[in-house]
Amino acid sequence: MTKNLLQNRKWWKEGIIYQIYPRSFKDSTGNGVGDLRGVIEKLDYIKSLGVTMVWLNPIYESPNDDNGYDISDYRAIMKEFGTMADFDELLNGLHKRNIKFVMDVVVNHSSDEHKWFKESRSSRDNKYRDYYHWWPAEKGKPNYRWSFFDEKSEAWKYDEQTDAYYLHYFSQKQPDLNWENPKVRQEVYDIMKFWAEKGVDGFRLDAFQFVSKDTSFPPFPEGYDIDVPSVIKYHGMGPNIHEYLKEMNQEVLSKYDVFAVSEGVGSSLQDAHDLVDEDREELQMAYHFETSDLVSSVDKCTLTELKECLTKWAISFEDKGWISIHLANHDLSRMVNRFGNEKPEFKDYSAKLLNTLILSLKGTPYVYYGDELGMTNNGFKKLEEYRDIAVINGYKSVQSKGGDVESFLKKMNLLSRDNGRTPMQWDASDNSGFSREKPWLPVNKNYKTVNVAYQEEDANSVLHHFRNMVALRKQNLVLIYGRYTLLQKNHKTVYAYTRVLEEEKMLVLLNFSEVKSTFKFSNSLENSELLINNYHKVTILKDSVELQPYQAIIFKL
Ligand code: TEU
Repeated sequence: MTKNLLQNRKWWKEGIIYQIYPRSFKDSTGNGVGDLRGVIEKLDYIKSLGVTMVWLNPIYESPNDDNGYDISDYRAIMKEFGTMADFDELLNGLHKRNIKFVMDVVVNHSSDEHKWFKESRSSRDNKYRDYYHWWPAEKGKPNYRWSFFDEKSEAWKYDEQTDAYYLHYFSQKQPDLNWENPKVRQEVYDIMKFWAEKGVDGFRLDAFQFVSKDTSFPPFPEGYDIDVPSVIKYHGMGPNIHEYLKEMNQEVLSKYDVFAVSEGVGSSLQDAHDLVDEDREELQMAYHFETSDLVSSVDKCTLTELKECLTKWAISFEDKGWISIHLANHDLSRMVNRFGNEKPEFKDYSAKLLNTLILSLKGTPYVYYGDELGMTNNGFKKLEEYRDIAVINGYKSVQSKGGDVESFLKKMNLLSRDNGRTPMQWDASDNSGFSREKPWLPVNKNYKTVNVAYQEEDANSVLHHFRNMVALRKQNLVLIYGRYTLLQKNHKTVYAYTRVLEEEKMLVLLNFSEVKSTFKFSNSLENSELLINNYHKVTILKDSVELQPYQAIIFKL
């Protein structure tokens, strides 16, 4: 008996999200920094992609220690980005084009320049004291906690003013909010309602797996190690996270036609299900890092690892819960460099192949700006070239422990977040049409040919292929809700799967290799319809298909 996969249809499952890093999308003022009016100028372009939702990284008032992820006013727009009137116009412009808007909500921490923190740090009996985590120095040094962006990777910072330590899982200017305090939670719900009333359609909850904490801060047990899985296991999914999410659902999410996605989902499939399964009444969508984390060193992952990971999540979420699909975002370098092939002869084919993958899997696809063009890493080499605090302080952290800074820089050359934050490539004019002035981060040298204007004119471009894939997904519910089945899991070079919904069946074949590959098939494909192909031809033999390097095809069977 096949389950009715269509019984739980939702607009946010059927959508395609386009993620915009506002600092890098389009500068309308000529100060080298992207802004909201820049996005407004490009609304018709966004519409032309066929995407149905836009997620903007934080646009709130911020001192920009971590590019907007350190918020000093949750109800104001960052001056560099524009005004609230610009925001309203942008939201309206999107809605007029039938595009929904997803707001980034950063509430694991605020900026240290937020009014709450200024008050909180001013005295031990200030009414905002318990908005953050403080550890009085007379109790001795608190137990170790990891910090992502601290120069010594230490999350407790001593503050002389009140002779106490405060907690910051990210930079020293990003103190963690105390979610165990009901007043803090109420503040957050009020902020979310403020934006929901304005008409936003979704919330992306930043670093949310870290919000709830055991405030006795016990020592970590033996086995704790500083690597990403360990950090998540020991700092993530604190004791009350589900209670708080149920509360948020009741207070905010259930009252509007919105969805919320959790960035980070704990350490297991079960953790992720517990956040988003329908009967939990918590969140709607899980955004896990397991696939993107497959490439977290200069040794890239194997195709087998990629298949296993995507398959594991697809199967686990077949009937319950809902996941996001992404290969890139603002915390990652470009997908072509990590999962595709940046060599000139393969770059475009592999970009098309990766877009075919993202847009034919089960889960809501998240497309990162520029990936519709196949933008690639800038390949920064020297420390001075970076702007990202994760690299600048990461370098200091390695240095302070006597580590190998050269291999750190080599790793950053492939993996740093700045690689994925270079300005959008609009045309071949100076600064790629992004800005009249020198951009805050250099434009990739390949912008003369990798740009929107150039690719609009080329019928074979990555851009046109992207639009075709988007249209195909939107026209075929089977690509959204259909059952996913991996084929020939041991095939060394081809990733093949089917998507099936009632009578509809699609076959996706992706050759992840620089050489031709043969995929054997028991049925004849002669009567199948070829829907997508990133080459002009495909060689179909009696019982097999021959695929060119990085060829990506979809058949309707
Ligand atoms: O990231 C949270 C997070 O845990 C990781 O993505 C981590 O910061 C990253 O991999 C380090 O390289 C979110 C945002 O996506 C990120 O941009 C912010 O810097 C961070 O929270 C702090 O707000």
